[in-house]
Amino acid sequence: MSKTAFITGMTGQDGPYLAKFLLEKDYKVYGLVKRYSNPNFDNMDYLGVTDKIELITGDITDENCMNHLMKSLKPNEVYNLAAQSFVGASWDLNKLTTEVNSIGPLNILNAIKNNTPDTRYYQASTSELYGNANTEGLQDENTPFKPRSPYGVSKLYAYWMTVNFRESYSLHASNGILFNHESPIRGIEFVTRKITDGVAKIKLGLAKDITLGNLAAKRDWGFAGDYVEAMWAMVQKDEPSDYVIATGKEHSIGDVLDIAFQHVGINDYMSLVKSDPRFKRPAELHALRGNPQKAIDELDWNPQKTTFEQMIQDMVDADIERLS
Ligand code: NAP
Ligand code: G4F
Repeated sequence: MSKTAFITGMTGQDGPYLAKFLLEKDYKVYGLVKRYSNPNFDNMDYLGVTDKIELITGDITDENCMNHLMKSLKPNEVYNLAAQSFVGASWDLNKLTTEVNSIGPLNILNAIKNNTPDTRYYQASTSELYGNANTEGLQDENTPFKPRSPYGVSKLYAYWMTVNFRESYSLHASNGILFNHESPIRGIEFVTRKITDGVAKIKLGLAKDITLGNLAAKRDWGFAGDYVEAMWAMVQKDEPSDYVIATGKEHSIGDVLDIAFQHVGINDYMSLVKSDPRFKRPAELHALRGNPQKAIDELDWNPQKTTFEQMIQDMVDADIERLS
């Protein structure tokens, strides 16, 4: 009999990639979407999964809803990807960010514990937990957490609650500490997609320039399609645990700009990029680079499947196609 998975965050970036991966493994997939007067299924459509999953309207901040869904669906696996995931908005939306990113996972963990304690749980944790800890070296599972954004603080609570439910109630609950991962369906406000969309618009004559914030930031950027494989792999382990998922390579915003502009044949682009304090954050996280060795050893996961350069080029191509 095929396994069942319940994914929250279906309209986002990772939800559709994970759904596609699980469908290929013959899972029955239930996907949670929030209630909207005008729903947007573009990301699911892009990956061709909309009609292959059972969509359920709900909200992870609603405790009753999570209880009811666990009781009725009894999924083998739950992947909690839902979040207010934009770091930049988390200062102005600090209460909402906490309700969704901290209380949401707590509702799901309680619903599993009370209704289906054998259900396995994946929590979408993040490299934002590290803040600026060990920015000279590589962050791994033992690096101390020092979050610098309301987003990071809200995710810290969910991280430790996941560990706590594992230790207190023996739930199979794991944290994936994922570093930045991108794709052609990355949200338009995140910096890589903002750049690829902006470059596509400039190339097509639809915009004159791109306005960014802190141009000095560096990140460890991987491909979302590769990262969902690690989510699944940790849920399959006999013992739950926490894993860093990263490429181990750091890139600058300048690298993203170089690849994206050169891909459309624009080599001299400096005058096309502006910086505006509106896009800067009250506290910045300067650099991130993760050590995926535990995932390589224990999950047999390959961090180098898709290269950074290929990913940015694919994102530019997808944006040009969309805008054309
Ligand atoms: P995303 O594109 O922002 O998607 C977030 C999803 O959560 C959206 O479908 C959103 O629905 C949904 N959502 C928001 N509030 C909700 C609520 N109260 N109830 C139910 N659904 C809700 O994020 P992503 O890039 O796919 O990331 C997936 C997860 O991984 C997130 O938890 C994120 O924090 C975490 N993460 C991401 C990265 C990364 O680089 N992408 C790295 C580390 C960790 P609407 O669109 O309808 O609001
Ligand atoms: O693309 P970003 O907004 O991603 P950020 O803040 O690193 O967060 C993403 O990755 C986290 C994992 O570490 C996830 F947990 C989180 O949910 C999200 O997916 O910004 C990347 C960097 C930052 O330093 C930011 O200040 O780019 C800098 N940046 C410079 N100009 C900009 C801009 N970021 C955005 N979004 N827009 C700009 O114009």
